[in-house]
Amino acid sequence: MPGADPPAGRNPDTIAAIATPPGRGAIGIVRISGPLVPRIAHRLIGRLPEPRVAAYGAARDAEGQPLDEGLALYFPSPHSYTGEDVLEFQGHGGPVVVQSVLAACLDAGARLAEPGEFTRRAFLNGRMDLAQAEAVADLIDAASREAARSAVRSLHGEFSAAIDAMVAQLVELRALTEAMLDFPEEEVDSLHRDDAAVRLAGLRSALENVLVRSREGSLLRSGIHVVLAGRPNVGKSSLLNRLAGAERAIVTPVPGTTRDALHEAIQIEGVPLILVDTAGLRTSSDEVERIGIERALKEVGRADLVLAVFDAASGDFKLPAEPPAAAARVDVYNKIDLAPGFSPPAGASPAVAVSAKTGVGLELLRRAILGTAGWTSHGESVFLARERHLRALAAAREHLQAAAVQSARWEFFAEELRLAQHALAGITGEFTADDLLGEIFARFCIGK
Ligand SMILES: Nc1nc2c(ncn2[C@@H]2O[C@H](COP(=O)(O)OP(=O)(O)OP(=O)(O)O)[C@@H](O)[C@H]2O)c(=O)[nH]1
Ligand SMILES: [Mg+2]
Repeated sequence: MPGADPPAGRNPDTIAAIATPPGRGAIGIVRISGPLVPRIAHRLIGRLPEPRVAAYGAARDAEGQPLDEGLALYFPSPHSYTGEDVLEFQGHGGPVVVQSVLAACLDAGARLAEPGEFTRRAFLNGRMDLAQAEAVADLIDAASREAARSAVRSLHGEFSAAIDAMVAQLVELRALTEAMLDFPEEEVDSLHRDDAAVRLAGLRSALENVLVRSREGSLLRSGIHVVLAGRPNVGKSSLLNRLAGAERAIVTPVPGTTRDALHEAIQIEGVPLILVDTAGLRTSSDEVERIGIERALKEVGRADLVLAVFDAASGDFKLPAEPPAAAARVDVYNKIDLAPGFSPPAGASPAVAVSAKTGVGLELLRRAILGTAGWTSHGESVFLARERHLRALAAAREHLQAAAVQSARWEFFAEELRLAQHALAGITGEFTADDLLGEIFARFCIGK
């Protein structure tokens, strides 16, 4: 929990790392955290700067030779990113000069930080919970504006607050249940029984809400894999170009133009998509085209969403190869500029009529893509959930469902509640095994 007392003596050593990206830049930052910070500050810049006030000066090596000039910032424990004493030196961003400042810190007693170690310490010292720590990495990795916004909200604690609220309700319900366990079954009055049932129902609907918002948010993390598939010449490449807003794929009147699968990263309303153009599906004797068609079928097989493209004017509305049942699908009837008065035949999948040539229907298509892929967000913010979070939420849901069935047997009811709480608390890191922590933080960059 943020604000909790840092456990004393947990991280006795002092870590240092370059916090700016490798290569040349205007500014290079070396960051140090741990008990040796005051000593290293004296060695490096000759003094310990006043807390949180930028101090200008030279950084020197062990022999007193100047290495660089810049600003030093000192954040005394516990009011720092890690909760420990932290020093940042902001110097010139050349790889050699930043390395030499880092080397001076190591000479003075620090050791090189591992990836994510600063944030790991922030977590261990109670400066942030696990979901917030993960949001730090997600913010850095965010591939779209929408994803970045969502990560900032999680960093702020919005996701954690939703989890904590459910945990608090669970704790209350468990306390109520434990009290009932002390009585023989027949003496538990119906008032208590009803109260427990109402509370459980409330919890389950809160969990549903969080789960929906988390599933949606997870689309922001990974990007939706959208594959354009159909017969040759129906306008797949033209549609890709339209959606990408640029002439990415070659378009010609010759059927069989596209051979290789073409991947294009685009965004719709800030949601990242990987759009894949593929070779038109037909039987071909051309070896290159045949390989292209094989690739197209592979792409269709791993799509989150298949856009089945047809030529509206042709009347041939069957996809030569069926996409896997797991993939979502939108039927796209293209070239409606050539088929006046066309309306899509009724079918199982959502359908849109468009013209890649004139742009008619493109907005509807964009909306159909997001809607069918599971993006329904209307105002309510989504949670940039990780697979780990989704699994925990799903586990909690199962236990709550089991609890609902067990409402006549309090011991089982209580046990399911305990398991649900355990699953939820794992998200914010209350019960998280060390090896899982290692896995989470190892994916961070060094210096974060
Ligand atoms: N009139 C009209 N022509 C279109 C439209 N969309 C595409 N075309 C034309 O149809 C032809 C084929 O377009 P492509 O985008 O290359 O079709 P494709 O499905 O990628 O074809 P392959 O790569 O051969 O499988 C080109 O001459 C396009 O200009 C449309 O909406 N209206
Ligand atoms: Mg093409």
